[in-house]
Amino acid sequence: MTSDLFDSVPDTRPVREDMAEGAVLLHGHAKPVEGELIVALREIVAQAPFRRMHTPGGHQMSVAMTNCGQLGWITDRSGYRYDGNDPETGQPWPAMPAAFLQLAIEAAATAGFKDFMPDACLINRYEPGARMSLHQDRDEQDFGAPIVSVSLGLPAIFLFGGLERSEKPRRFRLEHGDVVVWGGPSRLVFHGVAPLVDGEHSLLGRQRINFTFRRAR
Ligand code: MD3
Ligand code: FE
Repeated sequence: MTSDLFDSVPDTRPVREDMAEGAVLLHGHAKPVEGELIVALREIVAQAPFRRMHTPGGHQMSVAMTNCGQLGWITDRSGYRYDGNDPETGQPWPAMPAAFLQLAIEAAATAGFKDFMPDACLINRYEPGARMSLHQDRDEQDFGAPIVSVSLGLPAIFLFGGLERSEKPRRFRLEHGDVVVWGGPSRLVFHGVAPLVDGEHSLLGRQRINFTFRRAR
C-alpha cells in the first residue's frame, strides 16, 4: 500500500538541524501554538504598535519593531539599549504572554539550555523589501544565556556568519513556525536577514514576524 500518513506532508526537512555549535533549528516547532501566538501578538500591538526606529547613525530601519516583557530593545539617535518603558507612550511594555514564555523556555530546554528565563521579547515585522544587515546582539548583560527566535508568516533567508564580520555568511531559509536557539559559541556570531521577498501567507498576509526572546539583565 502506498497510502500513508506521510503522503500529506510535503516537507523533507529534519525536525532538528544543528546549524553550528550551540545553534539548533527546530523546524515547525511553533506551529502547534501559531493561533495563540497570533492572538497574543494582536493584543501586544494594540498597546505598543510597530514602529520603525532610528539607528545612532541616523538611518531609519526597514524592519518595524515592538517589544513585550519586562524590558524592550530600542534604538534612537543616542544609541541601542534595553528599557522597561515604551518611549512612544512612556508606559511599561506589554507583559510577556504565557504562551510566548512557555514556548521560549521549552525550546531552549530542547536545545540543551535548561534554565533559560527571558525578560525581554523583541518583535520584528518585515514587509516586502525589509532586511536586517549583519550585526551581533551584544546589548545583553550575560552572553551565557541563549537567544530563542520564532519565525511566523512569509519565509526569509537568514544569514549566519562567524565571530568576525568578514566571514562569509551561510544562508538558511526560516519558515513559518521555525524556532532557532542560539547559544554557546554561536551566541555572538554576526547574523542578518536578506530583503524579504513578496508573497502571501495564509495567516499573516504579506509580512514576516520574528520574535526574539532574550535575557537582557
Ligand atoms: C544569532 N533578528 O532581532 S532572528 C535580531 O529574523 C535579529 O528578525 C533576526 O537578528 C530576524 O537581533 C534574526 C535569529 C537570531 C536572533 C538573534 C541572534 C539569530 C541570532 C543572536 C545571536 C546569534
Ligand atoms: Fe540579531
